[in-house]
Amino acid sequence: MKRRAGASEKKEAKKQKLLEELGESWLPYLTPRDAEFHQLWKTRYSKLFLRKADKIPQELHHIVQEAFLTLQKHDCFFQDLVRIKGKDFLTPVSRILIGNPGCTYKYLNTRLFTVPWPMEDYEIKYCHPELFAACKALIKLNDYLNVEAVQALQEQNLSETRETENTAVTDREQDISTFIKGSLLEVQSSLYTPRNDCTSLKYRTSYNLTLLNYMDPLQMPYLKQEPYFGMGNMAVSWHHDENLIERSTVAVYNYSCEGSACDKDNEQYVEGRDPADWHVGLKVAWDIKTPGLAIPLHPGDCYFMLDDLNMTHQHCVLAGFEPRFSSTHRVAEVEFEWLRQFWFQGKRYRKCTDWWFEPMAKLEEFWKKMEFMTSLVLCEVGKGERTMEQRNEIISCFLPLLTERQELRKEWTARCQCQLAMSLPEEQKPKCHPLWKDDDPSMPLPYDLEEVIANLQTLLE
Ligand code: DGR
Ligand code: NI
Repeated sequence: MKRRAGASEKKEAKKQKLLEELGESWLPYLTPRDAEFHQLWKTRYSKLFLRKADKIPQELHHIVQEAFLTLQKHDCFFQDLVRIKGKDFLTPVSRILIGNPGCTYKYLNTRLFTVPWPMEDYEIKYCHPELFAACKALIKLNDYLNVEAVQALQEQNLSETRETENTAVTDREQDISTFIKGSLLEVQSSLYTPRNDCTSLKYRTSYNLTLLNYMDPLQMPYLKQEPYFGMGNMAVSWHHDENLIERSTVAVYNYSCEGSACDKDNEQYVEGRDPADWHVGLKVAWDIKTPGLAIPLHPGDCYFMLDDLNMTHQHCVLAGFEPRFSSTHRVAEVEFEWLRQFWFQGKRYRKCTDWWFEPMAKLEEFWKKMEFMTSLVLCEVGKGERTMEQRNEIISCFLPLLTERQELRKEWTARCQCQLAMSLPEEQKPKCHPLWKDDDPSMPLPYDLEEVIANLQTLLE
């Protein structure tokens, strides 16, 4: 934990230094208006794959775009109260997570919980039949993007994780062995057959959820300016996507609600990207020599971040003039830290379905058991029936866990009470839960563990 914080501080300092050095000047970036655009894409950004709208079935466009509008009509999109480097921010983009029942996705210290899409063997109640239809459309899109991603990876020969340099057998070595020992061939070919484990391509494109985004730039007049290249208004700043399965593909369906084609006559004489259009911006991480790339996105266009692109490069979303939806399909990692995250998001999950309330109640039961077990351990330690050595061993194991618990409780109490949290409308107001008073007879330990921790520390001395 400590080391990570240190690393992120160093990163931040490096970023600040670069920005200072840049001063008033900007780094170069290319758009389709530049002659070298396609060359740069092919050489330095080849793992960014674009599928234009006209190559995608019209019927799919129809149901997906309808789904976006339905979800918006039912007020299912919410701005998230995220925490970046210890500070609270309300994202300009509103979001909703849809996916496999029981899946979650954590980004910027905020865990979102899926509104389940319909799947066999699950009975899911939706608050409205239109919401069922919307979720069904998104799983259809998911299936389509999965197939397209597999195909794109195969075409780029990225379907297997290549462990070049180190462990894989090189062509030359294989030639030699072909000469010498026929029997070796069998063993080696097995190295190249797809394995059905975490390195195989199926696993890295089997999206378990999609994070949907919505933003109307007119309602967000204070967008951040892109700082390195002068690309203009950003809806999402430069970042790597977090908490994804390594080398998994991210697939994005873009629906910018473009009006009628307006006057773009003078386009070829203007520098930089068209501020009216939405773009995805890309840059190579920690590299200021390679020019950036801004790829315009038109309604229905899809882009894919294949293989390790998300690790080697950063991306951002550049705002256009019109409102825009996107559906970003991912293979999310499974993690912990659910209860406080869930209640922090207020009552928003009631909007679409009641699916999460049962598992959350179950989880709270287990959590309460853990609270009781904690108090039993503390009792044991207090009894003084053990040797000093045994007691100290228990305390040394236990103290760091209690301290972490206390730190997290403090952080979540603060997040729930911050100014921005207070300013949210009632149904979105964070709920700090579980939370109880010292005199609550149903709880064995206080919420604030400061004293408990101090007591243990004195016992150790
Ligand atoms: O085209 C798009 O709408 C792209 C959206 C996008 O880049 N989302 N990224 C994230 O949601 C995100 C941000 C920070 C960490 N992990 C994921
Ligand atoms: Ni992203």
